[in-house]
Amino acid sequence: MNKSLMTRYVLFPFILFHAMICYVLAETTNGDQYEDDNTYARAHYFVVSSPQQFPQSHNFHEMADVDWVIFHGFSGRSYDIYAIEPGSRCDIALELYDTDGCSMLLNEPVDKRGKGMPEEINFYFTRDGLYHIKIYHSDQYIYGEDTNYKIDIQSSVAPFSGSITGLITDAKTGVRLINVLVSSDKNKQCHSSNGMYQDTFYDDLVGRYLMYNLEKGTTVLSASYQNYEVFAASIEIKEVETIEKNIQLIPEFVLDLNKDNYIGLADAIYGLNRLAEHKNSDNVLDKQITLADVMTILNGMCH
Ligand SMILES: [Ca+2]
Ligand SMILES: [Ca+2]
Ligand SMILES: [Ca+2]
Ligand SMILES: [Ca+2]
Repeated sequence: MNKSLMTRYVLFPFILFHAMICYVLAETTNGDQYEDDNTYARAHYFVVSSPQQFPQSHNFHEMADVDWVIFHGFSGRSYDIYAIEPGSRCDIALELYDTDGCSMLLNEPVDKRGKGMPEEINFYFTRDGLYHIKIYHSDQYIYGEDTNYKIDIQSSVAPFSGSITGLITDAKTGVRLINVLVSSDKNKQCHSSNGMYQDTFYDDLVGRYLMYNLEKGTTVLSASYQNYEVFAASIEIKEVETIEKNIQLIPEFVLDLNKDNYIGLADAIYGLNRLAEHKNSDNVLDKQITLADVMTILNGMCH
Protein backbone atom coordinates (compact mmCIF):
# COMPACT_ATOMS: atom_id res chain seq x y z
CA MET A 1 0.00 0.00 0.00
CA ASN A 2 1.56 3.34 -0.97
CA LYS A 3 1.62 6.33 1.30
CA SER A 4 -1.36 8.16 -0.17
CA LEU A 5 -3.53 5.04 0.05
CA MET A 6 -2.43 4.65 3.69
CA THR A 7 -3.62 8.19 4.32
CA ARG A 8 -6.92 7.51 2.65
CA TYR A 9 -7.78 4.19 4.28
CA VAL A 10 -6.19 4.43 7.71
CA LEU A 11 -5.61 8.02 8.64
CA PHE A 12 -8.84 9.51 7.31
CA PRO A 13 -11.25 7.17 9.20
CA PHE A 14 -9.08 7.68 12.29
CA ILE A 15 -9.37 11.47 12.04
CA LEU A 16 -13.09 11.22 11.31
CA PHE A 17 -13.64 9.00 14.35
CA HIS A 18 -11.83 11.44 16.61
CA ALA A 19 -13.70 14.38 15.15
CA MET A 20 -16.97 12.57 15.96
CA ILE A 21 -15.87 11.88 19.55
CA CYS A 22 -14.89 15.55 20.01
CA TYR A 23 -18.22 16.62 18.53
CA VAL A 24 -20.21 14.41 20.92
CA LEU A 25 -18.23 15.63 23.95
CA ALA A 26 -18.56 19.25 22.85
CA GLU A 27 -22.31 18.74 22.44
CA THR A 28 -22.78 17.72 26.05
CA THR A 29 -20.82 20.63 27.49
CA ASN A 30 -21.93 23.39 25.13
CA GLY A 31 -24.91 25.49 26.04
CA ASP A 32 -28.23 24.15 24.75
CA GLN A 33 -29.95 25.84 21.79
CA TYR A 34 -32.05 28.07 24.08
CA GLU A 35 -29.10 29.83 25.73
CA ASP A 36 -28.67 32.56 26.80
CA ASP A 37 -31.86 32.11 28.84
CA ASN A 38 -30.61 32.89 32.34
CA THR A 39 -33.22 35.57 33.07
CA TYR A 40 -37.00 35.37 32.69
CA ALA A 41 -37.05 37.94 29.89
CA ARG A 42 -34.71 35.67 27.88
CA ALA A 43 -37.02 32.68 28.26
CA HIS A 44 -38.12 30.67 25.23
CA TYR A 45 -41.75 30.18 24.37
CA PHE A 46 -43.40 26.77 24.62
CA VAL A 47 -46.63 26.07 22.71
CA VAL A 48 -48.84 24.04 25.05
CA SER A 49 -51.01 21.24 23.65
CA SER A 50 -49.64 21.49 20.13
CA PRO A 51 -48.90 18.25 18.27
CA GLN A 52 -46.00 20.09 16.58
CA GLN A 53 -44.35 21.19 19.83
CA PHE A 54 -41.87 18.57 21.01
CA PRO A 55 -40.34 18.66 24.50
CA GLN A 56 -37.51 21.24 24.58
CA SER A 57 -34.03 19.78 25.17
CA HIS A 58 -31.84 21.70 27.62
CA ASN A 59 -28.76 21.14 29.74
CA PHE A 60 -26.76 22.86 32.48
CA HIS A 61 -23.56 23.70 30.59
CA GLU A 62 -21.94 25.95 33.18
CA MET A 63 -21.87 26.43 36.94
CA ALA A 64 -25.18 27.78 38.31
CA ASP A 65 -26.83 27.70 34.88
CA VAL A 66 -30.51 28.68 35.06
CA ASP A 67 -33.00 28.05 32.24
CA TRP A 68 -36.34 29.81 31.80
CA VAL A 69 -39.34 28.77 29.73
CA ILE A 70 -42.55 30.78 29.15
CA PHE A 71 -46.00 29.65 28.06
CA HIS A 72 -49.54 30.97 27.88
CA GLY A 73 -51.74 29.65 30.65
CA PHE A 74 -55.50 30.05 30.48
CA SER A 75 -57.94 30.60 33.30
CA GLY A 76 -59.88 27.53 34.43
CA ARG A 77 -57.37 25.02 33.10
CA SER A 78 -54.91 22.77 34.83
CA TYR A 79 -51.34 22.51 33.53
CA ASP A 80 -48.75 19.77 33.98
CA ILE A 81 -45.16 20.92 33.71
CA TYR A 82 -42.70 18.07 33.29
CA ALA A 83 -38.90 18.03 33.49
CA ILE A 84 -38.18 14.64 31.96
CA GLU A 85 -35.43 12.35 30.64
CA PRO A 86 -32.74 13.80 32.90
CA GLY A 87 -29.11 12.76 32.42
CA SER A 88 -27.48 10.65 35.15
CA ARG A 89 -25.88 13.71 36.82
CA CYS A 90 -28.94 15.91 36.48
CA ASP A 91 -30.91 16.74 39.68
CA ILE A 92 -33.60 19.16 38.56
CA ALA A 93 -35.28 21.83 40.66
CA LEU A 94 -38.36 23.62 39.28
CA GLU A 95 -40.07 26.88 40.17
CA LEU A 96 -43.23 28.39 38.71
CA TYR A 97 -43.60 32.16 38.46
CA ASP A 98 -46.56 34.43 37.87
CA THR A 99 -47.13 36.64 34.82
CA ASP A 100 -44.75 39.30 36.21
CA GLY A 101 -41.84 36.82 36.12
CA CYS A 102 -40.98 37.71 39.75
CA SER A 103 -43.67 36.31 42.07
CA MET A 104 -43.32 32.61 42.79
CA LEU A 105 -46.60 30.68 42.64
CA LEU A 106 -45.47 27.80 44.87
CA ASN A 107 -44.35 27.93 48.50
CA GLU A 108 -41.04 26.32 47.66
CA PRO A 109 -39.08 24.94 44.68
CA VAL A 110 -40.14 21.50 43.48
CA ASP A 111 -37.22 19.11 44.07
CA LYS A 112 -38.78 15.85 45.25
CA ARG A 113 -36.36 13.43 43.58
CA GLY A 114 -32.61 13.08 43.09
CA LYS A 115 -30.18 12.67 40.21
CA GLY A 116 -31.48 11.12 37.02
CA MET A 117 -35.10 11.49 38.19
CA PRO A 118 -37.87 13.65 36.67
CA GLU A 119 -39.74 16.44 38.46
CA GLU A 120 -43.18 17.86 37.80
CA ILE A 121 -45.55 20.65 38.74
CA ASN A 122 -49.31 20.61 38.43
CA PHE A 123 -51.00 23.99 38.59
CA TYR A 124 -54.48 25.40 38.03
CA PHE A 125 -54.62 28.96 36.71
CA THR A 126 -57.42 31.37 37.54
CA ARG A 127 -56.14 34.11 35.24
CA ASP A 128 -55.05 34.15 31.57
CA GLY A 129 -51.45 35.15 31.09
CA LEU A 130 -47.86 34.40 30.28
CA TYR A 131 -46.37 32.19 32.98
CA HIS A 132 -42.71 31.45 33.72
CA ILE A 133 -40.85 28.29 34.65
CA LYS A 134 -37.38 28.46 36.18
CA ILE A 135 -35.23 25.34 35.97
CA TYR A 136 -31.85 24.77 37.62
CA HIS A 137 -29.64 22.05 39.09
CA SER A 138 -30.20 21.49 42.80
CA ASP A 139 -26.41 21.59 43.22
CA GLN A 140 -25.08 24.60 41.32
CA TYR A 141 -21.57 23.07 41.26
CA ILE A 142 -22.71 20.19 39.09
CA TYR A 143 -22.84 20.97 35.36
CA GLY A 144 -21.61 19.75 31.97
CA GLU A 145 -21.81 16.13 30.84
CA ASP A 146 -25.04 14.19 31.60
CA THR A 147 -26.92 17.23 32.95
CA ASN A 148 -29.33 17.26 30.00
CA TYR A 149 -33.11 17.23 30.49
CA LYS A 150 -36.31 18.07 28.58
CA ILE A 151 -39.23 20.36 29.41
CA ASP A 152 -42.75 19.45 28.40
CA ILE A 153 -46.01 21.24 29.28
CA GLN A 154 -49.47 19.74 28.84
CA SER A 155 -52.90 21.02 29.67
CA SER A 156 -55.41 18.68 31.26
CA VAL A 157 -57.80 16.68 29.11
CA ALA A 158 -60.92 18.69 29.95
CA PRO A 159 -62.47 19.94 26.69
CA PHE A 160 -61.64 23.52 25.86
CA SER A 161 -61.65 25.69 22.75
CA GLY A 162 -58.79 25.70 20.29
CA SER A 163 -56.05 28.26 19.67
CA ILE A 164 -53.73 29.23 16.85
CA THR A 165 -50.26 30.64 17.41
CA GLY A 166 -47.14 31.21 15.36
CA LEU A 167 -44.43 33.59 14.28
CA ILE A 168 -44.91 36.15 11.52
CA THR A 169 -41.81 36.81 9.46
CA ASP A 170 -40.73 38.57 6.29
CA ALA A 171 -40.53 35.83 3.65
CA LYS A 172 -37.46 37.42 2.08
CA THR A 173 -35.33 38.32 5.11
CA GLY A 174 -36.76 36.06 7.84
CA VAL A 175 -37.07 39.09 10.14
CA ARG A 176 -39.93 38.81 12.64
CA LEU A 177 -42.70 41.33 11.99
CA ILE A 178 -44.47 43.15 14.82
CA ASN A 179 -48.03 44.54 15.07
CA VAL A 180 -49.28 42.54 12.09
CA LEU A 181 -53.06 42.32 12.14
CA VAL A 182 -54.26 38.70 12.15
CA SER A 183 -57.97 38.05 11.74
CA SER A 184 -60.30 35.13 11.30
CA ASP A 185 -63.56 34.94 9.37
CA LYS A 186 -65.26 34.34 12.75
CA ASN A 187 -64.56 37.91 13.89
CA LYS A 188 -61.48 37.18 15.98
CA GLN A 189 -58.54 39.55 15.80
CA CYS A 190 -55.09 39.91 17.28
CA HIS A 191 -51.73 41.48 16.49
CA SER A 192 -48.28 39.94 16.41
CA SER A 193 -46.36 40.91 19.54
CA ASN A 194 -43.78 43.70 19.70
CA GLY A 195 -42.10 41.71 22.48
CA MET A 196 -43.51 43.76 25.37
CA TYR A 197 -45.49 42.01 28.08
CA GLN A 198 -46.22 43.64 31.46
CA ASP A 199 -43.43 46.23 31.05
CA THR A 200 -40.82 43.61 30.16
CA PHE A 201 -39.31 43.01 26.74
CA TYR A 202 -39.10 39.33 25.71
CA ASP A 203 -36.98 38.59 22.62
CA ASP A 204 -38.78 35.34 21.95
CA LEU A 205 -42.24 36.94 21.89
CA VAL A 206 -41.37 39.31 19.03
CA GLY A 207 -43.53 38.56 15.99
CA ARG A 208 -45.65 35.93 17.77
CA TYR A 209 -49.43 36.04 17.50
CA LEU A 210 -51.94 34.09 19.57
CA MET A 211 -55.62 33.73 18.78
CA TYR A 212 -57.65 31.76 21.32
CA ASN A 213 -61.19 30.72 22.24
CA LEU A 214 -61.79 29.54 18.70
CA GLU A 215 -64.76 27.44 17.75
CA LYS A 216 -64.20 23.98 16.39
CA GLY A 217 -64.32 23.79 12.59
CA THR A 218 -62.79 25.51 9.59
CA THR A 219 -61.52 29.04 10.00
CA VAL A 220 -60.02 31.28 7.35
CA LEU A 221 -57.05 33.04 8.88
CA SER A 222 -55.64 36.15 7.25
CA ALA A 223 -52.74 38.44 8.02
CA SER A 224 -52.20 41.87 6.57
CA TYR A 225 -49.43 44.39 6.92
CA GLN A 226 -48.44 47.51 5.07
CA ASN A 227 -46.26 46.84 2.00
CA TYR A 228 -46.84 43.10 2.18
CA GLU A 229 -49.07 40.75 0.26
CA VAL A 230 -52.17 39.69 2.21
CA PHE A 231 -51.82 36.19 3.59
CA ALA A 232 -54.83 33.87 3.86
CA ALA A 233 -55.15 30.20 4.76
CA SER A 234 -57.91 27.85 5.74
CA ILE A 235 -57.26 26.15 9.07
CA GLU A 236 -59.05 23.29 10.77
CA ILE A 237 -59.59 24.14 14.45
CA LYS A 238 -59.88 21.27 16.91
CA GLU A 239 -60.91 21.30 20.53
CA VAL A 240 -58.12 21.00 23.09
CA GLU A 241 -55.37 21.51 20.52
CA THR A 242 -53.26 24.54 19.76
CA ILE A 243 -52.53 24.82 16.05
CA GLU A 244 -49.12 26.17 15.16
CA LYS A 245 -49.15 28.26 12.02
CA ASN A 246 -46.11 30.34 11.17
CA ILE A 247 -46.83 33.01 8.59
CA GLN A 248 -44.33 34.28 6.06
CA LEU A 249 -45.44 37.56 4.52
CA ILE A 250 -44.23 38.38 1.04
CA PRO A 251 -43.08 41.97 0.53
CA GLU A 252 -45.18 43.65 -2.12
CA PHE A 253 -43.53 45.21 -5.16
CA VAL A 254 -40.03 44.09 -4.19
CA LEU A 255 -40.89 40.79 -5.84
CA ASP A 256 -42.79 42.42 -8.69
CA LEU A 257 -39.73 41.84 -10.84
CA ASN A 258 -41.31 42.78 -14.18
CA LYS A 259 -43.04 45.84 -12.65
CA ASP A 260 -46.60 45.14 -13.75
CA ASN A 261 -48.04 45.69 -10.22
CA TYR A 262 -48.80 42.02 -9.83
CA ILE A 263 -46.72 39.19 -8.35
CA GLY A 264 -47.07 35.90 -10.17
CA LEU A 265 -45.57 33.32 -12.45
CA ALA A 266 -44.48 35.99 -14.93
CA ASP A 267 -42.16 37.39 -12.25
CA ALA A 268 -40.65 33.98 -11.54
CA ILE A 269 -39.99 33.47 -15.27
CA TYR A 270 -38.62 37.00 -15.61
CA GLY A 271 -36.31 36.40 -12.65
CA LEU A 272 -35.06 33.08 -14.04
CA ASN A 273 -34.39 34.67 -17.46
CA ARG A 274 -32.43 37.49 -15.88
CA LEU A 275 -30.41 35.04 -13.81
CA ALA A 276 -29.71 32.93 -16.92
CA GLU A 277 -28.63 36.01 -18.91
CA HIS A 278 -26.13 36.80 -16.20
CA LYS A 279 -24.92 33.24 -15.82
CA ASN A 280 -26.73 32.79 -12.50
CA SER A 281 -24.79 35.61 -10.93
CA ASP A 282 -26.54 36.61 -7.72
CA ASN A 283 -26.28 40.31 -8.49
CA VAL A 284 -28.19 41.35 -11.54
CA LEU A 285 -27.17 44.85 -12.58
CA ASP A 286 -29.38 47.57 -11.08
CA LYS A 287 -31.47 45.34 -8.83
CA GLN A 288 -30.51 42.25 -6.94
CA ILE A 289 -32.45 39.27 -8.19
CA THR A 290 -31.58 35.99 -6.56
CA LEU A 291 -32.77 32.44 -6.92
CA ALA A 292 -34.24 32.93 -3.41
CA ASP A 293 -36.51 35.67 -4.84
CA VAL A 294 -37.80 33.29 -7.48
CA MET A 295 -38.37 30.59 -4.84
CA THR A 296 -40.23 33.09 -2.63
CA ILE A 297 -42.54 34.03 -5.52
CA LEU A 298 -43.24 30.38 -6.34
CA ASN A 299 -43.78 29.58 -2.65
CA GLY A 300 -46.24 32.45 -2.33
CA MET A 301 -48.19 31.15 -5.31
CA CYS A 302 -48.51 27.75 -3.63
CA HIS A 303 -50.41 29.23 -0.63
CA1 LIG B 1 -29.22 25.58 29.94
CA1 LIG C 1 -29.42 29.00 30.88
CA1 LIG D 1 -34.59 16.97 41.79
CA1 LIG E 1 -45.15 41.19 -11.84
